[in-house]
Amino acid sequence: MRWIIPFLLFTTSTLGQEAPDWLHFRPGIIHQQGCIVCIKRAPAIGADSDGDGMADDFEIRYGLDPKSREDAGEDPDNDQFTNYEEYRSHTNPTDPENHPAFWTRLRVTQVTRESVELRLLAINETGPPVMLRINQHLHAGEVGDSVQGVAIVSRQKDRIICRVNGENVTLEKGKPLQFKQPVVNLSFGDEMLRVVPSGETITLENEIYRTHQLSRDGLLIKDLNTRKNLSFLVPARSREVLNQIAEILK
Ligand SMILES: [Ca+2]
Ligand SMILES: [Ca+2]
Ligand SMILES: [Ca+2]
Repeated sequence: MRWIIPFLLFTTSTLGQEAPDWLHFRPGIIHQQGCIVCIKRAPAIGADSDGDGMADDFEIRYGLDPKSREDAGEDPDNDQFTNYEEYRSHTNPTDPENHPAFWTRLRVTQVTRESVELRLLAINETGPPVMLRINQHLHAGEVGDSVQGVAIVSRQKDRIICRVNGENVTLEKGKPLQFKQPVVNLSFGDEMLRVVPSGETITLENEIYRTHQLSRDGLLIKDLNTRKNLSFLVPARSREVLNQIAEILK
């Protein structure tokens, strides 16, 4: 649009005079009958008159004010998502049952490497799949699975052999195991969650996710609600967090 400015300056100085013929070859900018600049009267599809990030047609459809930026941050249906967030997710800002997935509100706030305790509480062999209860969480426990940051190498009646930081260690029922691993702090609105990056279950309202992998871009989680094994990246919030992740993954 920058190239319009010199035109405006020029045409202002020539108001009241007949425009030279060569100007008539600028359809859309110079009107053929001599009006200088053509102004669109109706908003184009996708136009955002108040610049609040939500298109006019969306605001009109749901009774919002396309001439006020105030409503972008409001939540009239009280489903915990703002009108702007609902617009971005193509959901209905007036229907509390229709909203973006809860994981979209998760943010990585801090990543540290800490000593974590693993406790194998039960092995249920009535499966498949064989289920392990570790630190109160239930995991599918087949060889090759990864649970709470450790990969299962083999399984016996009351113990599993897992790979931790490049070493095989035995996790025995009733005997806690301490080891260092990354811990990710997540914010979910005002709530704070602490998770290990691999295999921990996260329940948000009634939606269930599983942490999958920490990468330099953030935490990858799997959506267990759709059973489609979809993966989502939870964005790290700041350069500081990305630096923490890079340090831990060195
Ligand atoms: Ca708008
Ligand atoms: Ca809402
Ligand atoms: Ca809604």
